[in-house]
Amino acid sequence: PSESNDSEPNNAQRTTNNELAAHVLAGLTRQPRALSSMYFYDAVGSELFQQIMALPEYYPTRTEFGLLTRHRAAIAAALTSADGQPLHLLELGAGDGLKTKILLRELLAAGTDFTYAPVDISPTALEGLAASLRTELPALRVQPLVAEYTAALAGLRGQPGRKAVLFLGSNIGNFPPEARQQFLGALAAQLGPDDRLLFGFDLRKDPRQIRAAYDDGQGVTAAFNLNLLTRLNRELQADFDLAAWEHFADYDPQTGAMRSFLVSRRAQQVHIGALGRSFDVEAWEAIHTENSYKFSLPQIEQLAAAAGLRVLTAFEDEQQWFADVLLAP
Ligand code: AVJ
Repeated sequence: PSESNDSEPNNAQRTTNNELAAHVLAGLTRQPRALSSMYFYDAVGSELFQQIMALPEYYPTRTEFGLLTRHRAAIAAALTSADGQPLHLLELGAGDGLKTKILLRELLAAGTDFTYAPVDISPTALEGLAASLRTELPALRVQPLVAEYTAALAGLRGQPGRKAVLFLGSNIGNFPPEARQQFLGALAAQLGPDDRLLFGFDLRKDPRQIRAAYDDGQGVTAAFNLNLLTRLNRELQADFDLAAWEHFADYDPQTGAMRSFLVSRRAQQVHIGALGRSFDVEAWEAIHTENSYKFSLPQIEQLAAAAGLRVLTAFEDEQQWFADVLLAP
């Protein structure tokens, strides 16, 4: 080993890389192979996701932005308690917070006593959000946290006052069905009777429209998916040949499963330095890298009921492409 220098990872980085290494070992050893979309969001991945949100084909972000603008007064009122208890507003996967700012402004204008606690796995996205809030909404109390969802939920029960949890952008679509139900159940278990959830769900629609949103003409989504391999090359000393892999995305209109893959264009061997081992990959073998499930309102009712929650209101855009659903214990 050489002397320590600036390009060497610090301890925090090393811990993260151990988790990433363990995940990659498990994901590439199992059949069919799979890696979690959680690892898309390094600095480059977060920047590519910003570009995705602005793509003409990627309708979810601007649709949800429109519906939040349309229903902001009703949503802010529903999140605020009548007795004026302070509100702890936790947001899972806050990202750039662009949509959330609509609600934050509304709550501030109504004189609501609240703290905004954005959680995100991407430090760069969260730092950007915190900085923009300091200048745009200086009166806002902000408690940012870089963490995975489960770690953020652990601290929820001890919070005094009323709690509301935002989970926007159809981030819930990343969970496969069983994990989705389990996540909602675990979250519901942390809530008191006055607490609320606001969950974004991308709704079922023309399958071609959905598929196009995950396979855009400019190839930004392809670059976003492939960046996962670039990250593994850098952080785990892997040697993925980016030219030998391609992005493939497909939608199943029966299950609502929108799934993304990295497909190997040829038989190849990939070496991962951090694991000290190689993996043989067959021609046209695929690694599943993301779920972006789409939902129907009856399905959402069922999901909520099975977690012991009630749907109070489903706020939708005019075209009924997306819903922000208000849930209560
Ligand atoms: C941030 C998880 C909501 O699944 O639609 C966008 C991520 N992936 N294009 C989604 C994503 C490919 C996005 N979420």
